[in-house]
This record gives sequence, structure tokens and C-alpha cells, in this order.
Amino acid sequence: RESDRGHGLALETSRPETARPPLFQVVLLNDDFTPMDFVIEVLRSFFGMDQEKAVQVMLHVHTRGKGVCGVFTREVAETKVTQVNEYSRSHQHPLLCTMEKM
Ligand code: NFA
Repeated sequence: RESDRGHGLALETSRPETARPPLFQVVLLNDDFTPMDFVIEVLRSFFGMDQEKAVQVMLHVHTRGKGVCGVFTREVAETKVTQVNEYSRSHQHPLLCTMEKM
């Protein structure tokens, strides 16, 4: 947002404008089969959440149908999505992770 970057007058006469990359929400989708404890483990190990935050996000996904795990640049978001989906499949769980442009 332009308003976050200063008005370009007085104190900042020559600082170059730097473009910020597009951001993507990494989203977890609810399903009827993946165990709650597995979702909590995913949120802790792939998204660095503590137990309390992971339970909170898992319950949000469980009750609302989807929930945001984090916000990342495109390549990081794509890597998270692939790693979470491969990990879930390798444990025979249908848990789905997707990304949405902000
Ligand atoms: N709905 C799943 C259950 O009742 C738990 C779950 C939560 C699955 C969040 C996927 C995402 N076991």
C-alpha cells in the first residue's frame, strides 16, 4: 500500500520504491476423516504454531470448513501446499491444503 511506504516528501527524498511480491494465503480444508490430532501435528510442524494456536486453527477449520495456516510469497506457499499434501497422503489421510492469492 502506498500509505505504508511514506509520502516521498521531505525526509525521504531519494529512497527508491521497492515492489512487494504478491502474497498467498495457505489454506487448510475440513474433511470428515482426518484425525484432529493429525491436523494439529501438521500445523505445528509445517507452520511453526504452538499447541494452543494449532488447536485454535484446527477447530476453526473443523467448524467453518476452511482456515488460513499462514501467508507467504508464491514459491514458499507452493512448497508448503505440496509438502502438507504429500505428508497427509503418505499417512493415508485426505486432508487438503490449497493456496489463495490475496
Ligand atoms: N473434521 C475432522 C474430524 O472431525 C477434523 C479436521 C479438522 C479435519 C480440520 C480436517 C481439518 N475428525
